[in-house]
Amino acid sequence: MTVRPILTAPDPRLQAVSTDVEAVTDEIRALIADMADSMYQAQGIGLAAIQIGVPKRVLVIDLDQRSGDQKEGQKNPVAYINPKITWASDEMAVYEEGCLSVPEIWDDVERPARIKAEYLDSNGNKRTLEADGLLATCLQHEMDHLNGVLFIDHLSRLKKSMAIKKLTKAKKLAAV
Ligand code: K1U
Ligand code: ZN
Repeated sequence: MTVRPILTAPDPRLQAVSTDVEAVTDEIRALIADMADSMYQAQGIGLAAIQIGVPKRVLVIDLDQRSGDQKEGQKNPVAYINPKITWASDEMAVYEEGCLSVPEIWDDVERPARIKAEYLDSNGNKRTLEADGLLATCLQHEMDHLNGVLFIDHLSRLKKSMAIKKLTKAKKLAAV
């Protein structure tokens, strides 16, 4: 298992639309293991495969990674393969979001408060879920990644352009 570098905006690869996984093979399970390692190393609560440069419709989430929640040695990454939202509430919820691919920027994003989704688990079994709260937000944020969408795409044009300028400047400084 390997920690892989996480792409940061404005890298054009983050705009790719990821493709469905055709079969849940050992290669996909190895990808999931690398994604989990990369997410834990970066102290995130979720990661989409495209964030490590792999345009496949795979997510991992572990909400227990929020600071203070994790007990020593307890890691429980959940993989969602080919996830699809089958229902979203009219009720909306606002959550302050961050993204490992948009470092040091946090802002409020409004999304449906509750969703139902279907996906394949890491054994290739079809599953359904109902989510609210942070899980609903995180799933929608990660599913956006699969369609090449970042949380800053949900902000006003001004806020998004300020964020892109900040990220571009940080990349230039890091390259010196
Ligand atoms: O990059 C990502 O897609 C992961 C992202 C997920 C997310 C966070 C908040 C709202 C929606 C989606 C992150 O994990 S950012 C880091 C983070 O949330 C966090 C890290 C340590 C402690 C607490 C929060
Ligand atoms: Zn993200």
